[in-house]
Amino acid sequence: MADVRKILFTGAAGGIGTMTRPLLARLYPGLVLSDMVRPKDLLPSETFVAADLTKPDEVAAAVQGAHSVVHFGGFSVEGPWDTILQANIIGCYNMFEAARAAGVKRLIFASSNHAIGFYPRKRRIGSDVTVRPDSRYGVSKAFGEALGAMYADKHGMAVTCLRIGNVGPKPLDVRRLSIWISPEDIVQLIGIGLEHPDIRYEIFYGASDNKAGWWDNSRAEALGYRPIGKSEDHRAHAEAEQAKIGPDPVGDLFQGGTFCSAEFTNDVKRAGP
Ligand code: 15L
Repeated sequence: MADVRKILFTGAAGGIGTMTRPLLARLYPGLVLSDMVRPKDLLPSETFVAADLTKPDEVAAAVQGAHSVVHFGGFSVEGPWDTILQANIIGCYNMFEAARAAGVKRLIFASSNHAIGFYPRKRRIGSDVTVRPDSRYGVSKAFGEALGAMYADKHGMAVTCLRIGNVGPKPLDVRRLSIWISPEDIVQLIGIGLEHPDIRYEIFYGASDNKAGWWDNSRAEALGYRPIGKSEDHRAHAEAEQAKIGPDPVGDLFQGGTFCSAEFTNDVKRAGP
């Protein structure tokens, strides 16, 4: 019999949502999409429910009857505090709380490399390091990871946080050679979050098989992650794009790049672990 369990995918109209929807639709027909605005080109197998994450009743209506949630909704870059507060702090809480109340079993949360952006590029880190956010946005992602841990431990929700690097067809510059992930590989990580029987609370790095990578993703690999994308295949493109960008004396030292240098008033010697 076909699996008819409802999966809700928030942020469906956003950048990652747009790149992954066609791939997810093949694996999970019947996906329920949500966002503030209806994505263009809805497939016959997809349904859409509009929801503003800051409105608990709209979030509750969207999540009603769901077995799993892929929560990619929210504000996806640095922004003013009130924007981050509404979309990524209040909105994320509303989603976890609505999911708990609706009896959701699994939640995959789109965290970000900006939760650990102040680690130096020369340091290789695992997913167990202390968060070092590089922005208000990064702080909101660390908050989402902490919420996930609380809902996993207190309520038994199987939560997977993906510390996503940068999703796209190719790495955009030299920094992205270390953090790039292909749409196919992020779909693979989402699938592990949706299906692996051992998941209680996990943090995976959202990165492809990048020779220049900074992250130890052995836990994701232990649960079956086999990335296909290799950023090295796109090195010439990334270096050509990098040549168009000037040096960033702060951002070039740290994993979070320009998110670290923006609004920076510290001495680089005192920043980062
Ligand atoms: C992110 O978290 C953002 O959502 C994305 O737009 C990129 O800025 C990415 O990080 C990055 O670090 O490249």
